[in-house]
Parts: sequence; structure tokens; C-alpha cells
Amino acid sequence: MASISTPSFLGSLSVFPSQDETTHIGTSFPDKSVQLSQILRAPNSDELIKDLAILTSQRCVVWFRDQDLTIEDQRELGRRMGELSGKPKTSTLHKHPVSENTPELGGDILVISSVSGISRVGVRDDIRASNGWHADITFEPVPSDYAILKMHTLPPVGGDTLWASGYEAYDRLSPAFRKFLEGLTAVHDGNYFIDYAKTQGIEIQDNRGSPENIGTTNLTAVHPVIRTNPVTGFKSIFVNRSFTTRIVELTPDESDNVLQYLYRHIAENHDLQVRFKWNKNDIAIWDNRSAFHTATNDYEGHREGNRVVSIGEKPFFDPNSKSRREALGIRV
Ligand SMILES: O=C(O)CCC(=O)C(=O)O
Ligand SMILES: [Fe+2]
Repeated sequence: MASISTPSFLGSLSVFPSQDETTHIGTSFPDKSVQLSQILRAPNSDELIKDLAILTSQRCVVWFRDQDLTIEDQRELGRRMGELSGKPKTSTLHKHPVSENTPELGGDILVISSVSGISRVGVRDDIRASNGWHADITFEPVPSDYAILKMHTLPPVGGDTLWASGYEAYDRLSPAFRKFLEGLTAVHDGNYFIDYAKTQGIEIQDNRGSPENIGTTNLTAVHPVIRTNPVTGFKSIFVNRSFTTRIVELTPDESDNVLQYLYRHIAENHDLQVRFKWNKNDIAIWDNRSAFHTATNDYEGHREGNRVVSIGEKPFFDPNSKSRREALGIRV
């Protein structure tokens, strides 16, 4: 398959040194003099943050090295990226259903930790590392647009994170299979968090960043299998192994087989993935509408970071939208 490298949209961020880490996914700002805290306070901060949202949506994930961003700044960035790129006014920051165990940081910060908390909950079996591929909180009726993760504690070796492009995964399917998937919807189920909350004796958080993300007894939602990203206009596959359990319009057997195919398609095409090696205080920002990610549990020792997940729009499929390759003129 021919692939032509297309320069990323940088807009006002082009004043900072950056590099695309692979052809299809991931752009980094390797110079630690580029600080998100300064971008937040720049005179043209609205323009810079909007362009950061567009870049993140186009490239699926971006990284900044050795950041001094505080927790409060991380929340502000999470809020403004979505607001400046057009999300509904009713969408704010997500409060994870089982975030009660981190009260010192507030319900809208999720601690990603090797020591405690949810980051290893719900891995259904650990024989294959690829079982961990997911997009965050897709069991919510109004799921996430962006996530911002800052890692402050790392093991001596290991613990990389991988991301995969849902746009490129869509573009690799045959036209007939794309068309078949475009009419379908799928159930996303996060009820294992309810079971986890029971075992930990904690309450499920209600009012989770949108008037529609309410209720504590049934964490499920139905979303289109192919979703249009409103920031880029590109189509993406929107099912993931951690939460998607069933394609509604198919028989259970058909659904299982189609979902398994799509999960393998995402996990086994390493040319639509990128792997990031963390250093202390690095930040990753990704678009949960069009990218999947997975941690690597290959390390010993303490690994911990803080994550802000913002709520975007209700997922939709626009039949007039284009695929990324179509829109950018990349040969399929
Ligand atoms: O620990 C990681 O590398 C990623 C964890 C994760 O899935 C997340 O922060 O959403
Ligand atoms: Fe995640």
C-alpha cells in the first residue's frame, strides 16, 4: 500500500519545534522549552489551544516533554481544548464512576497508578497484552473528546503506552466492509466498574460531565460503529475491546466475529500504531473519538500519573463525511 507523508496541521503551533513520530499517528514537541503552562497564558492562548485541539484530532495523539503544568492547569487545558473546538456547552470534565478514591485531587482527576485504583480493572484476561486496547469511558452516553495524562512517577524500565489510529484502521477496510459497518450501532458496557465499586466499598459517581451521563446502576450506551470526528470531519472506527460488547443489528455470533475482526485489525496493524517511552513529567494528549490506546504492563515498581478526561459531543455518523485518506489526498 502506498503511503504518502502529509504534513500535519500545526497552525499557530508552528512556532514550536515538532515532529511527526510515524506516518499515520503521533506528533511530539520534543523541546522541553515548549511548556503547556505558557501556552495557557500566552496572549493568543485561545488560538494556540484551538490549534492544539485540531492537531490532536488530526494526529490522534501529541506529546510534550518535562512539563510544569499543575493539576489546575491540566483541568483548564482539558476544558478549553473542547470548548475552543466547538463541543456542546453542557459538556465539562468527566468524573470517573470510580474516582472517589482520589478525593484529594477532586473527582475530575483520575489517578493512573500501578499501586491502586482502576487502571488494571477490567482487563478481561492477561494472556495477550493486546487485550488492553481501548478508548476511554465509551460506556457514557456522551463520551470523551480529549484526554490529558501527565506521568510523574515511572519505573526504571518499561511501562510504555501505545496508541492506534481509528482513522487509518477505517481506511484499511474494503469499501464494501466500510459501507456495511456504517449502518451499525454497538453497545458499550462499563458495568464492571459497578462490580469493582462493590468490592472496594465505594460509591459510583453520578453526574459525570454531561446532563446525559447520569445514573449509577447501568453504565452502558449505544454508539455508531463508525463515527465522524467533528473537529477533523474524518470517519473512524469506534468500537473497542474494553467496553464494546455487542453490535446491535447483528446476531450474537455475527457480532462476536465482526468485533473480534475489528479488534485484531486495530491491534495487529503496527503501522497504524505508535509507542511512547515516558520520562518524568511528560504529557500525552489524545483524541478519544478516533484513537485507541493501551498501557504496557511489563514493569516492576511504581508508575503513576494524573489524567483529565473531558466530555465531548454525543457520537454521530455523518454519511457525507470523508475518510482521512480521502480528505488528505493520501492514496488508498
Ligand atoms: O497507563 C497508561 O499508559 C495509560 C492508562 C490509560 O488507559 C489512560 O490513562 O487512559
Ligand atoms: Fe485509557
